[in-house]
Amino acid sequence: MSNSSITNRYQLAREQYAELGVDVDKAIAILSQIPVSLHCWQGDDVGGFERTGEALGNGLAVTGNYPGKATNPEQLRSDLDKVTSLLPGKHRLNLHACYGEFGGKKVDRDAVGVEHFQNWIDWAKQKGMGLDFNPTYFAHPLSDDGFTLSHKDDAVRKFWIEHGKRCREIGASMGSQLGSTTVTNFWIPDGYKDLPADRKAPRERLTASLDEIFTKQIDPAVHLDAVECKLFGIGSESYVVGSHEFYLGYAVTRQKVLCLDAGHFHPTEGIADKISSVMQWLPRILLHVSRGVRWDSDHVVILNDDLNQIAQELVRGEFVGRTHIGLDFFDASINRIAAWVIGTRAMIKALLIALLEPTDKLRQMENEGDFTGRLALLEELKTMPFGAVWDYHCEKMGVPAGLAWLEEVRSYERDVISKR
Ligand code: RNT
Ligand code: ZN
Repeated sequence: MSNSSITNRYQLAREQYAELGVDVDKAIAILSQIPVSLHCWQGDDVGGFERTGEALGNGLAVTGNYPGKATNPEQLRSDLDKVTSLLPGKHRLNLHACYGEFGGKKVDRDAVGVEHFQNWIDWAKQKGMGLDFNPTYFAHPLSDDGFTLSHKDDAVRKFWIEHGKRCREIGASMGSQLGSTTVTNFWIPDGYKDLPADRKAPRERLTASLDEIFTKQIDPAVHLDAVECKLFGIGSESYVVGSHEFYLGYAVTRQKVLCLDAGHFHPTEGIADKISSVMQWLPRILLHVSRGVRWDSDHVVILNDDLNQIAQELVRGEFVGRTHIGLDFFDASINRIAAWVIGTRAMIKALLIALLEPTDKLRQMENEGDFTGRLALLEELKTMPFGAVWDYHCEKMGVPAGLAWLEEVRSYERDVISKR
């Protein structure tokens, strides 16, 4: 599409939105300031660089064997450079502890330090990119029996507590070196496949372990702790220690960031409706935007109703400034760079669509009891020309509009990925 036709389509769209009282330029200005935290693990099927030969396990499963995944930090950074060059706006990178650079040495999880992440920090600094972080409580001999921070064995618990403490230090150093708050998110797999006789004791142990990990106060401008709840996993179908109620209570009493993963609830339960509820009690939330198909399958995020509703809630409730938007999906059956680009662009598009909503008008109808008008307008909005606004935004931000990004991914595949 030519530049002039993108601009013409945009001008027409702008008028159409103006008739509804929507200021398109303002929406774009807000959108360009919202960062999305890209999850490093889409690039290599949650592999990391520890080289222990340990299988993923702990309920995490990646299917597909598309050729050319990144197998070292340089390749992963090169892939991420490609991805970010195809996204409008400034975004962040979310690293897992197993993605440290250990120089061929065996560095166990209770020995990780910021030195193992300094290359990532330097790279991020050079790009003006913020970093987020995660301790890795899976794919390790001491998580093989399905328990970590709630383990009945003191020594195993101690090992994982040390990992958590060190990860907070690493996160804090990332935040202060980059001058941008790092969120360190705690997800643990702990749970039972079959019916437990004791649901209480592991939860008591998890509370105590978390409290110990979080003892040290860290400046919230530099670093924030998040905790991620889950209903069930493969191999933990009957009981997950860190359930929704557990972490909601934990986050509220400790004023931690609560992480809501879109795949971590009952299959028909969305997270959009939870946002304005938990925000009554929490200062901030983290989202793991994901797409479960029949289970927590972590499919690539697409522009569907679930995603649109999440974005609507963030915008309508004015929660954007209190929400850290992270992604959590992994698909090894298609080009991994394309998967990242499709999912992240879908997230940004959903935010744009939400920002282009005439919310005041809808609310006025609602308050007047005009539910007919509310439904009619909501339906009408679905055919508004947001695509024209999106293309214009991409072009203005210097990234490909429409499907033009795909050709760039294909040529990167030819020149780089296929040679791995
Ligand atoms: C697992 C959680 C968790 C992981 C990442 C890799 O069910 O969603 O967030 O996906 O930590
Ligand atoms: Zn998650």
